Amino acid sequence: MSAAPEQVVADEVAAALAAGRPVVALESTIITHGLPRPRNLAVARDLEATVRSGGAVPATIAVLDGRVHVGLTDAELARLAAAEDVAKASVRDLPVLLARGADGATTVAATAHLARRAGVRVFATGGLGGVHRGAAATFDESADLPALARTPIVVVCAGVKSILDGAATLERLETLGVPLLGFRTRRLPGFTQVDGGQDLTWRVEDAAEVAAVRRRADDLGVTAAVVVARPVDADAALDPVLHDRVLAEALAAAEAGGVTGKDVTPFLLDAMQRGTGGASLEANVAAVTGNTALAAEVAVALAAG
Ligand code: PSU
Ligand code: MN
Repeated sequence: MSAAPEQVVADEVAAALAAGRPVVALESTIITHGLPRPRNLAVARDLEATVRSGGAVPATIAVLDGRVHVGLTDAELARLAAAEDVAKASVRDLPVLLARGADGATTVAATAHLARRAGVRVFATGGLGGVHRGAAATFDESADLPALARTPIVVVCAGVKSILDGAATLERLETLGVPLLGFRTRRLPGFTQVDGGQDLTWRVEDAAEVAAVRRRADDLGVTAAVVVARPVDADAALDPVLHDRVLAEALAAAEAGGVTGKDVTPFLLDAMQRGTGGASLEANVAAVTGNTALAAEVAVALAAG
């Protein structure tokens, strides 16, 4: 184990990074705030296995006892998955958690930041955070967006979470200068939805093309993330009519309940899961799994130089 005072890098991850072999970072908020127990642990393990079968080393990232962990042991993964009250940690929460010796499950923003800091160049997640519906009044925009703007990594996602305002999020990604590539599509995917409703400027066909874009971004000093939006497979997507009905109910419940801040996204995703009888959960898992397989391909292509 390679250890700095504030960070523990798993042996396997440290060895791969030192040798320039492919590594894929995975987030931990999905484990603690996205998926129900005990499914969360099974999915976390499956995602790591997916990275391995793609020829890369998985590095699930979390804060445990006030230290950043880049790559978790199975016991650490199980501890996180079983925990009841782990903090959802975006970048701004990290210093507090470290100062207090606390645990934290990292969001897209925090995972990207910590992955890049450790030298990991590729990160797989489900749907990006972004601009919430009604943000013109609430100012609720995910810290994922500014983090993507300043973190030179590749993020493979299924587009923007469908609970959000996809059009507004697309505008913000443009303003923030974040390269955004549709993976074999010219439409912005909506997480559990194949088509979130907006057109994309750029379409790529394979992992090699993504790696080439990242390399050219580095050459040019473009320090934003390269975001790859891969649509969930059509046969695994959530039925759009069911999606729209349940989302309307979930948004109304959030409003009625006065849900704000970092609780909004977990609240809405949980309401979607319950309201769809678990169908949105299956679509979520399918999306993350497909993204993780693609991220391994991208990491392999980047490591090939
Ligand atoms: N996936 C889930 N549940 C979540 C998230 C993902 O199933 O809560 C997290 C991601 O980590 C993402 C975060 O970065 O939600 C965005 O939250 P916010 O809108 O508060 O920025
Ligand atoms: Mn928010």
